Amino acid sequence: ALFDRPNEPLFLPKGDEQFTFHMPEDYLEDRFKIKNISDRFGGDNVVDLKRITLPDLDLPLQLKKTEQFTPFIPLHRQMAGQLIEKFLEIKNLEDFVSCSAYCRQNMNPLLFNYAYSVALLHRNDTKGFDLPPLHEFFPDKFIDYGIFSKARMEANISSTVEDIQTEPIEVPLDYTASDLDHEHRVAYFREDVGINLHHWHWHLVYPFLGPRRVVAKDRRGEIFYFMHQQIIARYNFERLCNKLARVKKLIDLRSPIPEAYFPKLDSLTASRTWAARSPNSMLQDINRETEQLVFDIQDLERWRDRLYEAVSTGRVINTQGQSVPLSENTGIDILGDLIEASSLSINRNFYGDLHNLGHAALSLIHDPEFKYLENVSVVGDLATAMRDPVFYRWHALIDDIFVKYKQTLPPYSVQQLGFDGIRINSIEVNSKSSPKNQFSTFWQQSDVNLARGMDFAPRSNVFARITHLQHQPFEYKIKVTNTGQQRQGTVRIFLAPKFDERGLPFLFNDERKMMIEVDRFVHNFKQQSDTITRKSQSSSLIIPFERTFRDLKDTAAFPGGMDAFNFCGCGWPEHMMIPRGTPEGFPATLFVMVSDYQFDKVDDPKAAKKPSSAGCEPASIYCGIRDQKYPDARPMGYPFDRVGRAGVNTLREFLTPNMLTQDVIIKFSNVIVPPGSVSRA
Ligand code: CUO
Repeated sequence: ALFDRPNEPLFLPKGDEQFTFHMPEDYLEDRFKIKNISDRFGGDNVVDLKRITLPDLDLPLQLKKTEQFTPFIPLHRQMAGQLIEKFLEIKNLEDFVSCSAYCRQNMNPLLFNYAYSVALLHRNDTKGFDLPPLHEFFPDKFIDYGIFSKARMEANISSTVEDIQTEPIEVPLDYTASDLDHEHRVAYFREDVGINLHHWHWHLVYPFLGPRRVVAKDRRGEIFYFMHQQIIARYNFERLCNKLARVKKLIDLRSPIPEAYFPKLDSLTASRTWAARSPNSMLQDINRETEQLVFDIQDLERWRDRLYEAVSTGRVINTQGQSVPLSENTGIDILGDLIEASSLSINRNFYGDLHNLGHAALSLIHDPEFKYLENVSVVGDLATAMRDPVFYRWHALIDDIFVKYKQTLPPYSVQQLGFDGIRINSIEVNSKSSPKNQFSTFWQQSDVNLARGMDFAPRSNVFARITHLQHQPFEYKIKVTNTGQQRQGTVRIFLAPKFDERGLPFLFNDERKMMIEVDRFVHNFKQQSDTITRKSQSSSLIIPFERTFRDLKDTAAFPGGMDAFNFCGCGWPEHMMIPRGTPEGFPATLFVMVSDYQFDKVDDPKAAKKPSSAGCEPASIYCGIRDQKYPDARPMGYPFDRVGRAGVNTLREFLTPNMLTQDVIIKFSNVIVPPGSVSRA
């Protein structure tokens, strides 16, 4: 209930099945105090809030209710960090609820939502709680502004006129640009609701601010590198499917940026339209004293150069001036925290805050000096950043620093890659109605309920009908010979385009960067021969489709009803697991490796005890597992995170007997399938 309708006062009655809060008088603004307004609403679901001694909330209360909050701005980061800390310090649940309600009532809704979400994920007494998806209560961050007036009309009609059913409002697939803008060909990826939710949620699980125990998670610097590296690899894969070259890193911060973006989103909180960026905009020094945000492009350049220097020398300087090696084991983790920069950065003064302030500079390119009183654009907000083409150019730069570091590490030897006695003989991909070794993709529509996010509208369900990519469910069949004892191995499955933008086969060192990991699981290998079958839906990369769009109107396709599904939180959305492909069939390489589980295994006493949250298998590849160590001891991205050993120029030369590749094609049908009509069998 504290998430719902983020801009409405808490004490408004919430309709039949919702909650009304009975607020202690001091929790209310003065004009409401006099009228005792929160006593006016009765009903069965009144939450009586306790009057508690509130913690010191001065700093977070300074952000006006209508500001655009973003943790990329250091002042906002401080506010959020402090609020998270206060939320975590509160001893019991009842006091936490009361304090949260107070903040919900009196604070900037975006700041509150962010800090409250992080707190729910990290307090011991709220551990089992799965966050509801952000698009339900801030649909304005995900969906074309053009639909909201229609949505209000639908809500009004259905609540005032009997026997009229609301109709879903279609959000066209192409609404932010036309194909005259070449970059628009991959807008379906950038603007996908599930992908943006994943990114938002990932950053809630791995915040770069707040108390140490929230930030200092197992291998958090490394997972920052890996998850974003995979996003770039996936984006490049989609680009090649759409005859676009791989994204270029934004290395020159002084040249015009050709990629424009006109988001067509409104902020309901700020009652503003999100700013656009025209083609060939140029970065400028940022001087916005009201937000205490003052830095120059030169600062970014200096930090960038220092980071490149650090990775080429394999050492970083800490705050005491000592030189710390970027070792094979811990280097990537140190570097991740340094580049992002998270609060774990070992020297923020020297290496700065490159990634975060880069987001800030790009998002203020339209108003670097606050002349026009404008807020950040979409690339400055975690829930919307991935919509903008410049996000990928920026992250390609960030990724390049990591790539340069990984190039300094020794390549994996045959011994580090091999698994004695295990040989993969064949790989197949099968699905119901496609030829063997073909992935089939198409468009699908899903309905998203706007009811929880449409402040001040009548409380009836109104659905937006969005169109997104989808693939036919499939199954891998992997035949393996095991000449040793019965033993465990980790099966790692990757997919990459077969040819580059010129239509030429990739060299290994290019192709490895294009590899997207699509599944990883442990298997018990019988002696002699074994055949593994694995369904696409079981992938440890993804969260199930219906858990992204849990308010699907047509529940008939899901026996047991939608209540059977919890929202699982962090995870790549299932419907975006397989890149789009092409109508002719896009040639790709499927790679499978079985690695020796002895060296993959992670000893984590906590791992055995904790059940996963109801019905949700953790999507561990990009997200790890809540409160546990990352469940794979190998470097993230293994075996493709390092350059090939001497003599390896092609993927074929890289293979050891426990690896195999299979040519596959990804065939895209340009048809739109209506909601609920995709069989998941
Ligand atoms: Cu996820 Cu830049 O880190 O957006």
